Amino acid sequence: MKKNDANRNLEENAKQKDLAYNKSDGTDQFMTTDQGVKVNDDNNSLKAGDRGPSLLEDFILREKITHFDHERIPERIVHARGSAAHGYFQPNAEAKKYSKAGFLQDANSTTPVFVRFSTVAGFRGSTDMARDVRGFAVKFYTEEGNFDLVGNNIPIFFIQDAAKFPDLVHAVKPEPHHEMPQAASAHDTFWDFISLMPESMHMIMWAMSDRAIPRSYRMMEGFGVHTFRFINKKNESSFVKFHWKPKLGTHAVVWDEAVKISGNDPDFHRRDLWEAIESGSFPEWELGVQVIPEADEHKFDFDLLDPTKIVPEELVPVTIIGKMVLNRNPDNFFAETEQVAFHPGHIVPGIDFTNDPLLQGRLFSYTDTQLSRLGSPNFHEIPINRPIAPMHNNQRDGHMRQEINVGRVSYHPNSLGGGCPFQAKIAEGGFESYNERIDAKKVRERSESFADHFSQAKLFFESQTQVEQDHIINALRFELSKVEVPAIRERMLGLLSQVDTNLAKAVAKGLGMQVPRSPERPMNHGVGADDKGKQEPKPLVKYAQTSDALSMIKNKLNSDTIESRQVAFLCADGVDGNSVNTMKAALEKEGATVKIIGTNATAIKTAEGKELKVDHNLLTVSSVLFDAVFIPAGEASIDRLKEEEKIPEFLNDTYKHCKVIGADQEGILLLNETNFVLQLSEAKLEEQGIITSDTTKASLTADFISAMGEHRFWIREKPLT
Ligand code: HDD
Repeated sequence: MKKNDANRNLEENAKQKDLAYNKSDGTDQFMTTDQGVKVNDDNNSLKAGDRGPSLLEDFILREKITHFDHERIPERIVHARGSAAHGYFQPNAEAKKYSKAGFLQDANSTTPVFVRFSTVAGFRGSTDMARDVRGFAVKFYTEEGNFDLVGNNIPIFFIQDAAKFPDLVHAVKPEPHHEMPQAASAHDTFWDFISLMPESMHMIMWAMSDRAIPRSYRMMEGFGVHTFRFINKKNESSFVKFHWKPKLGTHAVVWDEAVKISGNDPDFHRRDLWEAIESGSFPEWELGVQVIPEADEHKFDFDLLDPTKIVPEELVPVTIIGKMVLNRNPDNFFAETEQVAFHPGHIVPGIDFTNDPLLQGRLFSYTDTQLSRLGSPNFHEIPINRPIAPMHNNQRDGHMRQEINVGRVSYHPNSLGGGCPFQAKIAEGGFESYNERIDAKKVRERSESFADHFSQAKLFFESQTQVEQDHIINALRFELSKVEVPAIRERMLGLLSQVDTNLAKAVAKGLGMQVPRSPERPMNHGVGADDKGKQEPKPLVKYAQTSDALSMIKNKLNSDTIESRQVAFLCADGVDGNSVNTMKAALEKEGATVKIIGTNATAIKTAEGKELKVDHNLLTVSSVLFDAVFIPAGEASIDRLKEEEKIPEFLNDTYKHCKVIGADQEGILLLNETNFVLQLSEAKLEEQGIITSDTTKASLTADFISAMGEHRFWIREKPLT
């Protein structure tokens, strides 16, 4: 088994790979069949004569082809497209106050983790940049067994009860008659379902916001979504909400960029994660918890068990209990990223479930799905899924059993095996479920405390800046314009009007429709509530304040670091080498990455006659793949770049997407090729994030870096009409 050693560094990893093929005695480098027979010719099948038919006895060919024919397994029904990495988790001194979990006790200890990020709706080969929720699943290989925190980058969910999950997924996946659209929610079946499910409105606000088009997996928050329980050493329980806070801040791209990235590099997020780790820029998150004492369960005007609700950070602050660093890429995509099996039911002593009905249903689903996806109840024996904690039980046999269990005893109690394996007492680390008192009737109902579907949707929308609200409105206009059935659009406008009338009006305007005066019932009900005649609409609770934590722009997390950000340098023959080197050195000092974009694929000549290696031919890239653009000085270079057809689009897009543009000396002349240059008065350049040698307060490099730290100059965006 490959142990996930958090501290194994990349160099050592590479060395080990070499060793596997180059044993010193030379014996292990030969190609063999699966049975270990050395292969002498892997290029020709066995034939009757060199122009004759192939022979059935060719066991080498048959084995090779048979294996190949079975190399695919069913992809995940949701979260099929993902990327993953290894790393470690380290608790801080706070953690042990809240939970007795072993991996949270010692601030000097580290626990290996494997993390898989994913989109939800698209198939395995779909684009990373779809508007979608992102999965954020973490497997902690603790000494007390595996703990999986299987969350998303959005802290709530579309539905309140797991019984609706198959409906949600059937609605959002490509439509069954023609399998379109791929990896997108902008189609009738999705919005038909949503328009009939008022409980999804809060999640819709998040999914239509820029949270659903992250700049990078490394720049996303993660959430456990459900309320879980922590149990401490005194056996006291508290409710917890899990939060992952990214060290690089929470950032997104804009929709036009997302659409263009999908064409330019559908692997944008996968590549970003892989390259960051390969270059030693290890992604890092803090793990935080909102802790709510058991006694406060009913203190809020929403239900802690309702997965469509957040606990606003202003009501219960997030306490940081540790950090996670991802420092090693997988060795093999299939063996690790594809075969990893997460499960919200994988918990360890010190952590427990609540009665959230969405969580309760998930506890069944995840093992069940692995049986058809990985093909056997022995999927826990696949190396990436194995716990590092010793594992002994009486489970036996089944497809693909790896372990050779010795002896004749596979039952409990037994005397023939000396009673092994023994049950652990609680004091010995045996798992005990929290002894929650349950005194209830068996019903198929939803609690009335789940019935307010709009207050938090409103809270989210109203907590956003104008720019962010405009993006939500535009996203809804886009999605609903793709809907073909007018009645679905109308129902959606009715629901939006319950969130915010201005929002509904603005969306309606973009659709050329009116907001319905009396939206279709039921509103603010759980699905099926009318049948039971029990749940009455609850008056909307207007939250007293907005929550800055919900806005990516206002959020304190919107870190101004430029670490690992990608800067395109537009260069051609005659570029000023000094201008390139000065800016490059300054950016690299801040941890940013510079890519020389040239007019060919190899190298260009600087004005000083030196060779400058090209990272990308201009032909193969677009500005959407970079965070900022710099135009170095050099008259000949600028003249040559002016001839390139791609330059106007490159610069216009950088401007349109509100990203920083820097130009050294005559570099500014290249902006004459753009269609935005006329809008810019020289005095306003810097305010607009266009940094030139003429406008500098400090130095070109310092000003460019500080402008990059702002990430986007939203001032360039025209307000919505
Ligand atoms: Fe789920 C995969 C997250 C509700 C059923 N889910 C899956 C993954 C993530 C989540 C991140 C991918 C894990 C990986 O990378 O392998 N799911 C969530 C969150 C939910 C949620 C945050 C709501 C809070 N899921 C949910 C429900 C059900 C499922 C209600 C079913 C009743 N989810 C599955 C699944 C998947 C899955 C079908 C597909 C592949 C897998 O489990 O291993 O069983």
